[in-house]
Amino acid sequence: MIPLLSIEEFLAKAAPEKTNSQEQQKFLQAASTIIADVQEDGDQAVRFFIEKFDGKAPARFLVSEEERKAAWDAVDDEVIRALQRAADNIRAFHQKQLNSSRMMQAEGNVISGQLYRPIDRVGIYVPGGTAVYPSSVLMNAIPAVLAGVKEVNMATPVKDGEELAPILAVAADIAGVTNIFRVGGVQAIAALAYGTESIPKVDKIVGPGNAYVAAAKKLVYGDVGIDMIAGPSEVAIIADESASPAYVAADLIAQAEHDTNARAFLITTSQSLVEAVNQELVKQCQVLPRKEIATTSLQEKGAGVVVETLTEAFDVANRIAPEHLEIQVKDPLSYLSKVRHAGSVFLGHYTPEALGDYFAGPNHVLPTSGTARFSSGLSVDDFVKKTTYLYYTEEALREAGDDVVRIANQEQLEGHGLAVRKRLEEK
Ligand code: HSO
Ligand code: ZN
Repeated sequence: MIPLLSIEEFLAKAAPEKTNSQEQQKFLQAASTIIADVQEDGDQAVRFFIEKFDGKAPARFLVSEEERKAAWDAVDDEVIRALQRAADNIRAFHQKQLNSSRMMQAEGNVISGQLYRPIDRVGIYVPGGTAVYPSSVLMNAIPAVLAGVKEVNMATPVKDGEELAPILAVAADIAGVTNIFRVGGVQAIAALAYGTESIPKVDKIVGPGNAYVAAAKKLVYGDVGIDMIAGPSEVAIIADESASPAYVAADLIAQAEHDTNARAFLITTSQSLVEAVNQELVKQCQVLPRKEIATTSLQEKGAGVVVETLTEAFDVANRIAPEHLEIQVKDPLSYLSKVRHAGSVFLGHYTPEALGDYFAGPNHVLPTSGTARFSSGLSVDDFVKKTTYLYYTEEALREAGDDVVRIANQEQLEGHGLAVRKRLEEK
């Protein structure tokens, strides 16, 4: 089911599509027209594009308090408790990421430091489409709330008009979301970035979405902050002969069922494992509701490769810099030091990615398409800014003054030098 490739072929297939490709240009162009219209016509344009792409537009974008309350009765109690336990784990993990303002230097006549301040307003985008993702509500909103963001505005598409999936409203309450707006797609990103009559402008937009949403985020970046440009989700599984073919196959499928562009990779030292995994893939896909999507994704976007050693396996994985890296080998913890580029790592035979997607604590909004080479998954840091500060006494300025003037002279910025000399000359 997943094609077995040579290392060269494997690396070529796992290489991400460039964001300036022809395909991407198409998304960028479509998104920029919609953004311009929303900037110009506000709610009216948002409504127009919802009707054009998603069917009927909702009467009101904002989900009312009553609707949010009623949603709790529509969701099974056990499911609510599962979401609450997941939220507790996610909160506990992200709590440890919190930093506070600190003084770096407080000796002699100089004080310097760093203030940590939350962003005022953020927008979280929660995708709709073929599935609803309450887990994405938790993953996006919890770090924002922990960081101290006062207003967390969530945007999510609804099917044909009115109803928001009750589970999304419940997840939003559990996570501490301030407002929920029934709007998705590029028009949602534009509304959050620039504001409309009924949707407030935010300072930063986070959360995953499809290719159009990703293009829209790229275009509004600069006017607002964004977390990252998310591409199709991906997993790379490193497995040795100790791995269970059934577990490996199940995790490849869990990735592949997301959508037909999702990418699932197997890197193994065991030729016989590949065969056994392929048999399992066929067997497990048969009973899967999203069989079509998973099969297409595995066959078209998936790939397997057999390598000589686990060291080589990690070299290959580091070159892909996968969003998720599973390490299904003997003594998995001893290999953590070999990981150089990955969004999130899942160690051992009993840590499926699904555990992290939903429940365990680490964030599931992660860098895709090789961007783990230079960026990280969502964390509380995405919702705080660091403002540095500085205090010098007259004596301290006297000591530093000549050096500052020397550098100012080199830059031929006389006024900069003067700002120092003025303070020192008449005494
Ligand atoms: N695997 C996705 C997250 C997710 N999975 C949400 C299920 N629901 C990206 O990390
Ligand atoms: Zn997932």
